[in-house]
Amino acid sequence: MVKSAVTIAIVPEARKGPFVFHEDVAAGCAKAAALGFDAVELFAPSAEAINAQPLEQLLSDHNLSLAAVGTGAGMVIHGLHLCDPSEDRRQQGRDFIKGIIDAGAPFKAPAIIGSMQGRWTAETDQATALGYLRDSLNELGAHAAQAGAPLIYEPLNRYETNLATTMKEGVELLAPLETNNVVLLADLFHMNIEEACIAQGIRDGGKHIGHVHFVDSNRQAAGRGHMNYGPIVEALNEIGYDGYASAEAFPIPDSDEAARQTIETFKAVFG
Ligand code: LER
Ligand code: MN
Repeated sequence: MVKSAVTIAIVPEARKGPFVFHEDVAAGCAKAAALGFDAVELFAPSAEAINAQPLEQLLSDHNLSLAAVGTGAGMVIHGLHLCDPSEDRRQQGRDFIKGIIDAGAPFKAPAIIGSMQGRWTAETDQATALGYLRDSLNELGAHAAQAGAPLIYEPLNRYETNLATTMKEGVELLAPLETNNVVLLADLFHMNIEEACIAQGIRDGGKHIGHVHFVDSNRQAAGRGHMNYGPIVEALNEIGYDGYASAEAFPIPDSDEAARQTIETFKAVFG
């Protein structure tokens, strides 16, 4: 059965980002629980910032799980990414992600590599960049396995990466890896831009899909755009998906209404 989750961001630089709750993890957990969400997904500035939260207490008080932890702050705050031409900077990027993997692992929460993947450029050509990314996914996938969680790789739309923008390209990226501990994130917002058919994209990802960002066409809460969820849910059922549908959406018109609308749509389409 697909489980519901909602994002909480505590990264000041991402105050205007596509996260439902902002700034206050305790308040976000309380609201998520009151609405009946199964889990929260956390976007934090660093591993230390995750460790500093009384997460064990909050999750247990509210009977919530931690669905995943984002790593994008490495890019947003420090400009780090896994295709940097500098080996030293790539290493700093991997170290940042390892910290987040370790901070999420006690809660069985996998880390997400989204914007930290970077892109290929004139300086670092496509083959070289894909090689860098695969090297990192191998190393970080093995690290996550030791920590006891999978690692999530997220194809992004063309304005955010040029490495893998569809589920099919995501599967091709993973195919030669030595680790089998890396899964794909199907973010419906990115898929709405890049896939010819979102449901087919879900089938293309198939058994590799390990996480879903549940959002509408305009990156607002599910139910506030023109996404047709019927065929998407059908495809998720077909591939046997039983992970999280996690709301990564703008807090429009505000956090509370975005969360409420999300859970209403979640129940309507998955219930
Ligand atoms: C970025 O657009 C995104 O979708 C996030 O989940 C990854 O950092
Ligand atoms: Mn996403």
